[in-house]
Order: sequence, then structure tokens, then C-alpha cells
Amino acid sequence: MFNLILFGPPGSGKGTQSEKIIESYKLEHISTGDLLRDEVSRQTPLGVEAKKYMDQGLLVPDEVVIGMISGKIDEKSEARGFVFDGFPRTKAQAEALDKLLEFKNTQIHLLLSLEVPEQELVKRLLGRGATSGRSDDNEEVIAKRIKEYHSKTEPVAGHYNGYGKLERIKGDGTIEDTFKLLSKEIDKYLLPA
Ligand code: B4P
Repeated sequence: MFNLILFGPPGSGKGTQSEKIIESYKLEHISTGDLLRDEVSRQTPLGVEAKKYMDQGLLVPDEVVIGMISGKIDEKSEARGFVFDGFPRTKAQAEALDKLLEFKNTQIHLLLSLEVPEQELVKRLLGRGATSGRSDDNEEVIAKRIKEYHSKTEPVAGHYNGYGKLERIKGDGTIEDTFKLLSKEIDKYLLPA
């Protein structure tokens, strides 16, 4: 099994690149953002609770997100590996993920961190907001999401850097350029299927 974390600030291309990676390497995709938006659209109790945080640009509480992930990993126990997209977003989530994977006799092999200037992040998210209908893609909430990233999420990169698993990738080129840079790193562990 090969397990990858695709990391970076909001709008850095995690969701966009995850789609390409899972297609090319035949990995399973776990996006906590997608899972949460699905709960919100079905108006489940979890979704109603999560929406309060998401609409303010805040992270959803750790226990909610961790509970959601565990079941998803179990559902795909035969997978070639996982791409974790937008998770872990706090040090507590990273520690919980490490424990979950250890319990399944596997681990995180690599964290690829997409580096994109803030101006470009805002431009991309406002661009998406114009068509997506996402209630968190507006100027005020984007600023809060970026602030939340710096204070709570950036330490996750330090956590995996401590194990020598962090690689920083330039993420402000075209979608194809970025995918090539990411693939070069993944190929050191796993070839496209
Ligand atoms: P996410 O769904 O993870 O959303 P995101 O970080 O904003 O998006 P992403 O980074 O995947 O978007 P992409 O750049 O691909 O989270 C949303 C919210 O859910 C969070 O704020 C939080 O409240 C909650 N949440 C999720 N996970 C959580 C967790 N683990 N713990 C707690 N809370 C959690 O795309 C952005 C745009 O850029 C797109 O329009 C795309 O087309 C464009 N783009 C991408 N690459 C480009 C490129 N190279 N050039 C030009 N445009 C590009």
C-alpha cells in the first residue's frame, strides 16, 4: 500500500491534482472537504453541524472529521493506496491518522506540499466561487480560511518533515506542470498503473 497526503492552503490545487493522481496511479481518494459537503447537502446532523464552521472559514472539529475518515479507510481495505486530500488539517488529525494506519499495518509514505503565493490562491478561489455556488468561496471567508491554514494546518507539514516525508512542490504553474512535478515524486514509490 502507498499512502500520500496532498497538502497545501485553500485553492492550492489539492482537489484538482488528487483527481489526476488517482486516475493515473489507481489510488483511492479521500477528500474530507467532499465528504463534509456531501453531509451538508444531505442535511445530516453531522452536515448541519459542519456547515456552521465551513461557512465561517473555520475548521470543523477534529473528532467529527476523524470519525468520518476511519470508516472510509475500512471500506477500501483492498486499495492500492490512498490519496488524503485536505486531511489531516491539524496536528491532532495527523496523530490520529498515523494511529489508524499503524493499526492497519501501514503508514503515510509521503506528504507533497503545494506552494502557491497567496494572491494566486485568492484569485483561484474567487474564480471558482463565481460558478461553483460554494458558500465559502467569497472574499471574507477565503481570508479566514487562509488564516486558519497558517495557524492550525501548517504544523502538519512540520510533523511529517520530522519523519523525512515532506516534499515541497511549486504549485503556481499550469495544472499539467504541477501534475508533472508531483508525479516525479510519486514515481519514486509507485509507478502509474
Ligand atoms: P476543501 O474542500 O479541502 O477545500 P479547499 O482547500 O478550499 O480546496 P482545494 O485546495 O482542494 O481546491 P483546489 O485548489 O483544487 O475544504 C473546504 C472546507 O471544509 C474547509 O475550509 C473546512 O471548513 C472544511 N474541512 C475540510 N477538511 C477538513 C478537515 N480535515 N478538518 C477540518 N475541516 C475540514 O481548487 C481551487 C480552484 O483553483 C479551482 O477552481 C481549480 O480549478 C483552480 N485551480 C487548481 N489548480 C490550478 C492551477 N494550476 N492553475 C489555475 N487554477 C487552478
